[in-house]
Amino acid sequence: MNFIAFKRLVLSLLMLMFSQVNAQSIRKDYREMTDYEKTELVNAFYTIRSTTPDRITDMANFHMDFFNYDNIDPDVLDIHFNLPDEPEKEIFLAWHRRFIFEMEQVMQAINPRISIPFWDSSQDQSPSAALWDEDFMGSFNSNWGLGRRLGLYNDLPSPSNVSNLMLETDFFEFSDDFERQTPHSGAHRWVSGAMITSASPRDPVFYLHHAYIDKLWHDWEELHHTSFYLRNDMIRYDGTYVFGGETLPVVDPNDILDSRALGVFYAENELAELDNYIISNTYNDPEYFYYQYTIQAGANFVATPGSSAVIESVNEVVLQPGFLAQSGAELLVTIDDQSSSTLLAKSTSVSDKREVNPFDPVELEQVWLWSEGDVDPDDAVVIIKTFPNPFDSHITIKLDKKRDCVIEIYNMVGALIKQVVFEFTDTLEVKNLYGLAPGTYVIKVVDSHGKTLVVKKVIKM
Ligand SMILES: [Cu+2]
Repeated sequence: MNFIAFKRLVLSLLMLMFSQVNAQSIRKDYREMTDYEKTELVNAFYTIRSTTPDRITDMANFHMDFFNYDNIDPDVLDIHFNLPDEPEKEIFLAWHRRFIFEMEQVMQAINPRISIPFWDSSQDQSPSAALWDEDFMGSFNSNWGLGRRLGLYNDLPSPSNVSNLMLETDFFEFSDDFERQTPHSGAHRWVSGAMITSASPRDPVFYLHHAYIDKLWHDWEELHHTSFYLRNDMIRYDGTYVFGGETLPVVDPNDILDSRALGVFYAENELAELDNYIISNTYNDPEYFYYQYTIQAGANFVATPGSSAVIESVNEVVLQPGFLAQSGAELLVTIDDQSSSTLLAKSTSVSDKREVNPFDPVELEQVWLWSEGDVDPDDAVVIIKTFPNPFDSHITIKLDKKRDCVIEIYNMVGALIKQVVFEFTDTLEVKNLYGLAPGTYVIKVVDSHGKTLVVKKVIKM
């Protein structure tokens, strides 16, 4: 056995020992949060961002660095927009599930009652919604220089966009469509600013949006039970990535097909159902399940001897058949009394430092214009700028990133006028064009495999 194989064996044995890797979290629509929860969530984002090393920046940079390599080097593992014919590289849903969980874990170390809420962008579509209030997600825009332009692209998903997605039966098609269509990409585009770039995790709303994506995957999985990954490694969670002196764990995407594997439950319409879960205190001790409406625990929800958990509601906790607290388990089931409690009130720690701490501007080559709808992934090249247009003797095309490519210029009857090859550059300049007759031409950018990436009309003066 070679060393790598041995390392993998040891790692998988370690993973087996920790196979009950659970944390806890009741995630809810942000509109179902108490004021206390909202304040604590906002404070946590500010605290994490002003802590050295800054994990929000690190996570955004990682997301940016490994965003998408399909058109550059198909052998590099990446996170996004894997080509439909290479399902072994499709990692979008599981990767983001683990990613927002990393953020939630850090938040729960600050306050165990925190969970990342979700933003249902198919229902909650107003730029003046409570989501954007100055004391919720609003202040980050100016304080962190996020450059949001709410509604710039008017393509938030409709409820039927979401329900049609839910009807798909093939996991890879579902994942691929989900990523490219409005339920995922629409919200990125609608918020705009950082959210429309590969540095989108800079915007706290990224986490609320991806909690919604994760919930929809959970809903889909409850219907179809067919998620399965061919690729079993995940960058950042491959046992090699170190943040703040700590090596992040190895995560096999097939181990987190069920959000309950991470102790994550999604509440909806004033009901949180806790089921099929064993309290293990792997991450949090005690585990905290907090929801202001009804919490219903049953069907194989088990507190084992030595485990410790708190189930806390403002209104009601219902323990149903199947709920099991074994002797030796420490379990506090409690109703938080509204009248005597601070939980519904604004947090007293609202004076936590809310530093003005703008990010450096994202360089143009890092900008990613999220593809609209279900466009062909080959369109994943972005022309940042074509100039001058109209052109005279030369034309320059600026791409989103460096690539090997060929530019072809056609006239309007489809005859190839000129062809220039470029090696690994993002600036494509075609010179000596003064001989062309004035009029409209078509510029094609073709990759080194001969695939057409972009077609664009230009005008000769
Ligand atoms: Cu992403």
